[in-house]
Amino acid sequence: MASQNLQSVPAELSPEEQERERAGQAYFDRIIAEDSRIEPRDWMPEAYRRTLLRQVSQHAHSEIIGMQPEANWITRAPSLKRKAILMAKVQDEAGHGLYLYSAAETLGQSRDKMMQDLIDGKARYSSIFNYPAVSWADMGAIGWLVDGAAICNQVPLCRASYGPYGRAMVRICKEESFHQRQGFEILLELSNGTPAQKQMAQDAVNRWYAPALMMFGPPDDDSPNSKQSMAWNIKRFSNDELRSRFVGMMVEQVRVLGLTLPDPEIRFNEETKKWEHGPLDWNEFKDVLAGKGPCNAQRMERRRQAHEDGAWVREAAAAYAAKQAEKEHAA
Ligand code: BYC
Repeated sequence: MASQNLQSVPAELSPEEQERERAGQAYFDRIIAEDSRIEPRDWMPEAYRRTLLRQVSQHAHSEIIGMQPEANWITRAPSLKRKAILMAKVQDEAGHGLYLYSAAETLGQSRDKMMQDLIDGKARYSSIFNYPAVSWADMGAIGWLVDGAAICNQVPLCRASYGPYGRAMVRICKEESFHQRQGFEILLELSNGTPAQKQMAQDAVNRWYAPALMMFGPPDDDSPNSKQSMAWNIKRFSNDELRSRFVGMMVEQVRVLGLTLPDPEIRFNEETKKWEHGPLDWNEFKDVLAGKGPCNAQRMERRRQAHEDGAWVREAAAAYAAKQAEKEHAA
């Protein structure tokens, strides 16, 4: 393990500083080998810090942008009860963003800078949120498939080697379980409704299935970050491994829903003991990552607008904090 994490000690450092670097590296290697946790004040290799900052900030951005497709349906929810549930879910996503921005800040990046990178189009967020939510059934499919994929990906992240990230994931996963159940329940009710409602549920599952599978990231042989992230105990399983587990979970649940997955090639491979699925369109995935998905421009425009609309709140909060600090100073 030590050799995977080793960074060369810069020669321009003083002998004392070099010694501190070596001791820090040895400590870090031991913590990773013991499968324990690195905390914000611990020494960590610069590449580990950057990898985490990349993943955690992208994750935070995904939560915030992920509010948009569902928020669009709050005013159109079919009953007061559905409206209240959907509103609670969208608020949860904002909370997830806050936990994750806080975790990312412990890596030395300000929230303002992260947010600026997002609205400048320099930072990524999950591909899934660049698809439109065109019917009420999409609220069911997002909850069931998208939050389902999120749980499958994020439960192992509760054991991520970086303490603040792992701890944030524990609460997020609990809330995601509620989200998935509410999506499942929307689909179940539609599926047991009129033929038109059942068809609406099936259409939504048909549209969200492949994008949900792509949430797990590119295939393993095209995933530049996985190997190192797994060696550092950030990721615990590869993208393909998690995708295969997810397919297995969905195969069982879709039967209860009385719907089908739009993939005739799904099968359990008895030799590898893994679920396999049909081919995915990775060119479409690349296009979405390059900003050419169906809703990329709309999502970014909405995010920029929301940031501008919120400027007065940030200014008021900063003025209040300054006043409080002044009072404390005077006392
Ligand atoms: N979308 O080497 P790889 C939610 C990028 S929120 C966009 O495999 P890694 C929810 C990847 O960043 C769901 N980009 O990367 C919220 C890398 O590019 P860079 C969000 C993707 O990091 C509201 C490149 O492709 N979940 O559930 O080892 C409402 C190569 O990939 C995607 C998380 O963020 C993608 N799908 O693995 C409802 C979970 N996939 O950065 C629900 C935490 C890959 O080198 N993140 N890329 O330029 C992770 O687990 C990992 O970062 C990933 C990717 C599995 C996503």
